[in-house]
Amino acid sequence: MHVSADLVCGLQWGDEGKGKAVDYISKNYDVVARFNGGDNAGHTVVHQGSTYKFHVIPSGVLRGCLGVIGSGVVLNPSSLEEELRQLSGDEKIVISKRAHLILPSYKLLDQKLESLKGDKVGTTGRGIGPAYGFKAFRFGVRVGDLFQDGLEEKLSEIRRLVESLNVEWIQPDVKHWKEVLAPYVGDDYKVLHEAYLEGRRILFEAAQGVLLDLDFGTYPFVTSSYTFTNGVHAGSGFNAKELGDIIGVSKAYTTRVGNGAFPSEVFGETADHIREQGAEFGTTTGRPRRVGWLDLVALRYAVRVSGCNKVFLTKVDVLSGLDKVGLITSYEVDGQRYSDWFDFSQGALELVKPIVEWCNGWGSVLNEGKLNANLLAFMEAVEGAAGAKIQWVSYGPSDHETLCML
Ligand code: 2SA
Ligand code: MG
Repeated sequence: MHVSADLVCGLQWGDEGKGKAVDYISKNYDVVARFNGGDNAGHTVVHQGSTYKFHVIPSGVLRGCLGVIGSGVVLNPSSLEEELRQLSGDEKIVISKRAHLILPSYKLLDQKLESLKGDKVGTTGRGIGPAYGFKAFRFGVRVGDLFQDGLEEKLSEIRRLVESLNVEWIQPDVKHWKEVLAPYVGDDYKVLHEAYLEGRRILFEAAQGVLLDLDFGTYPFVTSSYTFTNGVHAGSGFNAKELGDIIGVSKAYTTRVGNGAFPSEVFGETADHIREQGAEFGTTTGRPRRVGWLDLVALRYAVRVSGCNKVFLTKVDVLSGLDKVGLITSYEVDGQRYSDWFDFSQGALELVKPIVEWCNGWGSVLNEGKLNANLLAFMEAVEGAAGAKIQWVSYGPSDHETLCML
């Protein structure tokens, strides 16, 4: 008997709390797989009293899930080694031989590309863009290449390209990388399909969010990968037809790190309050995140484009104590109102005047085990606009601070 494979993806600009959502949900799965991004993603997981920082390894491995790092991931073996050091060594991990490597010079190249841009993207500086760029140029080195003849020639080709851009070449420590990766190299496509045929339950874990998608996000202020349903097939070879639930994670407000339009952004005291209460500082770079109200126009778009059928709403506790909570219900452009079918490319988004509607705030999230009535009204407004059910509400980092709405 096959069971469908499910996906967790971010509906905003990353940092929606996917780490918590995946950790909570993945208890019901046997395999957890990544298919996009690299160590630009990051989340912290507390498991049996110990704290772990993960970038590319799915946190489900702590509970005995098989962790798969798919072909669409870009891998920095040095940062992977640090992640692996936190583990016992008994975890089951497969890394696709087709995943592209992030070479040491790519970080320098990432900086160089930023320095050439007038409007800086504000990347995480991890060499993500260059890794995907070199892959598309067909100059990439894949995990499997480390174990094949011809690696030296490939590296010299890349070295010539890197140096032609006046970026310093840093020779990777290939021998060490091979030692780190050798125990895990495999075929993501094969492992996932076999697991599926055996009736094992698979959860895909996206990094970043819909609005950071290379094509459907706020280009050019995006990351360089496919960040939702579109990335599953491309980045793991798993047949998209077999996907079941698409679980979209959204905060009860919005944050963004890096540059680019952000119609619902707020400043001043309210912004500082939310940033402090929500600890809105990047896991990967420590940067303070920009904050704003939940943008229902953007959320509706993200739900539509990803095919999301269940929403995991996070951090409702962060807004506790505010008198009024804003929701962006439409955009005004040239006197016209839009709540739908908006083009989320950067240029179009810059011209938008956001229309805010106010909800009554809530104090404590739960009163005698029941959700606060004002919070419920807020959630109904969100569901109505998004066109998807809120299945889980999270009001704190730990598992027991999660309510499943049945
Ligand atoms: P890059 O480094 O080339 O991917 O940067 C391009 C843009 O993408 C943004 N970006 C992110 N924004 C928020 N969160 C990110 N990662 C999360 C974390 C992990 C997650 O907690 O660190 O939520 O999956 C992330 N990664 C990239 C970046 O700020 C640039 O705007
Ligand atoms: Mg994060």
